[in-house]
Amino acid sequence: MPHENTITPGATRPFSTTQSGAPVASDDHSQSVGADGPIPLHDHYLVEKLAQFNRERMPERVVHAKGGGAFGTFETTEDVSRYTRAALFQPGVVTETLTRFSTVAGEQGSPDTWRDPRGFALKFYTTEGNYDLVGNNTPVFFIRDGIKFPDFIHSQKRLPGTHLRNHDMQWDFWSLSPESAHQVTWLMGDRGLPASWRHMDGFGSHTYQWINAAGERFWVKYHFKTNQGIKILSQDDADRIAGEDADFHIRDLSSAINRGDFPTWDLSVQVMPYADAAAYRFNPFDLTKVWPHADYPLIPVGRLTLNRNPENYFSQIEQATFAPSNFVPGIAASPDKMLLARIFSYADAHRYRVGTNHAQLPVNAPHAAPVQNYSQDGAGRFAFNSPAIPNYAPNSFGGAAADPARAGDSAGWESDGELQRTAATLHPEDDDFGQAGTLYREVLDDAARDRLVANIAGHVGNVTVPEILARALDYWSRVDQELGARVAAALEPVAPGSNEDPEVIGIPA
Ligand code: HDE
Repeated sequence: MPHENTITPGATRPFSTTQSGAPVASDDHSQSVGADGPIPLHDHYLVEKLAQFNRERMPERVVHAKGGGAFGTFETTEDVSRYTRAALFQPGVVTETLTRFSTVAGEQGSPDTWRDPRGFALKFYTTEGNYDLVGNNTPVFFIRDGIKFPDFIHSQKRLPGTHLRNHDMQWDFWSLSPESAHQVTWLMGDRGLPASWRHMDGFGSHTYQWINAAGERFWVKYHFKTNQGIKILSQDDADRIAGEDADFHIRDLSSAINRGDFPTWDLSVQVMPYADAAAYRFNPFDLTKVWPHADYPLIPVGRLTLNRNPENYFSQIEQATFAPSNFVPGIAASPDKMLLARIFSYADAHRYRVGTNHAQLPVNAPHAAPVQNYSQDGAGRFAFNSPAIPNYAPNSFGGAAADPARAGDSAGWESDGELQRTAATLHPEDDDFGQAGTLYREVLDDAARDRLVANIAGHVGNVTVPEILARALDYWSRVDQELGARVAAALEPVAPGSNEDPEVIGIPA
């Protein structure tokens, strides 16, 4: 909303102050000796304004830097208490939420309409503490082991030398990491260019664990189906909009909420009985795979509604910290190596990017649960315990004590075997290309397949290294023979690398 003129004619205008509240004499003139003389260092308001200005930026997110979001609510409309004791998923419970959408590779200021997965990060301010579900608009991911994540992101962002993005890097990494095939098929397809954040689905992607009040454990996958319908952009439209309005998706969401057109998503979960995992046909914790709905159908849970724009983007969106480690009782991790790596990484990123006490900021603090522990001090801390409470446990002065029954830390799973580094293939269908081929042959319709071929060819056509191009074509043939042949045919007239690449685009005469 543009600035509203809150000053009624004749009313007294508020007076300007320093950061410490002292009234100031001018926002137009620095102090000087005589009208044109030197400026004294002790013009501390001038110094304060310039020093504050120099410190307005904080490190952007190293991935998912460009994004936007809104507050809202989640209402549990169904009874899934047989699967989880989590308070927010009990029938009829309404929980305040914050949702942030984002692209992955683009820096702050990059276009919202670049081809990319979209972040779909949720913070539920529940009565048992904040629960963060940090997903994407695709149900799978490029890799299945977090140790490859920095390398993957390096290959998708900028060459260290030229600071330019480079198709050779992208396809070199992807074609040498066959586990990426399923997600790259999603990425090169329609879901890589959502028309808006309102018109795309969201997924938790990982397999998580739900634990019910009796302590029984289940494996679950989250699906947020948009009620606005799926809408996509063509590559041409996305490229045009990128040039016209880099903030196209931020603007769309903000305008929709301002006009009362609140977007909603219906949450369903797939539930796998705990004991099914070991004998399932593929590793159910492999993030590059989906669970066929025929095996585990969708079970409705409730509705997410976004109905309140942030008042201040920096304080409420830029400083928002979402962490897969923010579980609540009744919800826990699974043996998904990617999830386990993320459980370390996000809180570490927040301590670096926002600060030690990031969880005390209003947008990150729990809104419906107390914080009761003995952590103290650290830069930026402003909430603290009463001096009557000791700063250690155990203690005999009534300070907080851990309560295993309340925490429900029973969640876990059996595990054994030698310490090793391996890409286990312990299940009959643990492969890299099967589900990507199924997506191409059985999920996409003809028009979507045509668009996929064109998008892949348009992207692979920028590869300049023949060996990488050959490997990329082989990669697509391993997804599906027909798809591979169609991509190769679409490239036929184009010699490797002859598509204009950022490094060689000539400035029009
Ligand atoms: Fe992220 N990811 N990620 N990621 N991710 C971050 O945390 C990371 C992965 C996702 O709106 C970072 O606060 C690792 C999968 C979203 O604030 C960082 C691995 C999925 C957001 C990080 C992954 C995601 C992030 C960067 C491999 C979907 C934005 C700044 C193990 C299921 C959240 C930050 C927001 C952000 C680490 C892979 C989604 C660096 C190590 C898989 C939506 O910590």
